[in-house]
Amino acid sequence: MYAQLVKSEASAEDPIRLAEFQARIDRGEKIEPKDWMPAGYRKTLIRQIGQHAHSEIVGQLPEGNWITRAPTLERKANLLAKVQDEAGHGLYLYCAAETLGVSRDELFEMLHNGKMKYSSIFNYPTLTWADMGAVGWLVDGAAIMNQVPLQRTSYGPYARAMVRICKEESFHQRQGYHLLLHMMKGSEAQQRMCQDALNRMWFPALMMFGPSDKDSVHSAQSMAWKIKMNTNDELRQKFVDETVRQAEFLGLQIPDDALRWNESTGHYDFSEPDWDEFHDVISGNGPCNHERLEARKSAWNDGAWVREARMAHAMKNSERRLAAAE
Ligand code: FAQ
Repeated sequence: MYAQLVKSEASAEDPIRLAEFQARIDRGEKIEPKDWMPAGYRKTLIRQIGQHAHSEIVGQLPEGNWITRAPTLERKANLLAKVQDEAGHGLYLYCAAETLGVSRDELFEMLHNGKMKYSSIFNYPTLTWADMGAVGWLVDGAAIMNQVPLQRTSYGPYARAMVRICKEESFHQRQGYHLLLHMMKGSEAQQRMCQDALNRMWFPALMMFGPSDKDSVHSAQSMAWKIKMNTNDELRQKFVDETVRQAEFLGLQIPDDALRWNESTGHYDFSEPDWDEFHDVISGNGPCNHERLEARKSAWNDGAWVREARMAHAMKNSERRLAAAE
């Protein structure tokens, strides 16, 4: 369905229409679902919003794994609420993607057959309770850094979904930070656990912002269309600048010998992540890619009866309404 839509738009693209569209973007107007848009704009949005939605849903898995092992009732309730929020974010984003003419079934199919990606970070394991703190602090922290500017993105439904998502993500980031703060006041073993979580998650968190600008395939066009508001490196730098001070307050050491404040730039210098590892992870060969995708596929297959039952129920209701109207 969506492939046909993109094809018919591509054939209807004349330079005047494209220029008018770009002028709307440049004036800061929001593009809405029924407006004309270039095929490439639609395709890029479907890719980015779809990938973002998948990340929220797959992102439930590493934390969901810890709900039954949370150390206190309060921590369990917080984690449960957070994981539910991520499901909600996925749903807002799937709805936003659907306004572009792609169905939810098509999006899931592309996730399951590997045609669509989800964030690299969720292909790493969560090994200890401190990882729950590090995920909130670093992963949600990186997600917010990327998503706050997306509240001003040019596509209306995406921008509006981001407003709500950002509010919840900031609660997530704080609960993670609070968890680590609490553990850092505990025993030496707990402090070591926090440092170990940071050691394992630091570079994967930096990778969340995508490849360096010189290797980013989509940034230039996405920024011209205001689908992206900042480059990958700009956001990564902002994240490092803010996070270093938070680590210091926790009493944790960022695992990077090259990390130092640079007076002349007014930013921290830091080491690049291992880009070979990043490419391995996004091409399906990270530590947990197989496990994550299998979990999503089984959830889809195991949920088939629910989808069928809901469809049957909806059909029955609409038949009843039709009969009553007659
Ligand atoms: N992982 O040309 P660029 C969250 C791919 S939400 C996997 O720079 P672009 C909430 C990219 O797709 C986290 N793939 O790409 C949460 C492209 O491949 P393609 C998700 C990546 O799109 C917290 C290729 O590399 N957030 O965590 C990654 O302009 C806790 C070239 O890259 C969003 O999705 C990556 N990290 O920039 C949930 C935000 N980076 O598609 C649970 C919206 C790049 O051509 C628990 N997305 N690639 O085959 C964006 O802002 C952008 O899509 C970027 C990538 C910045 C991620």
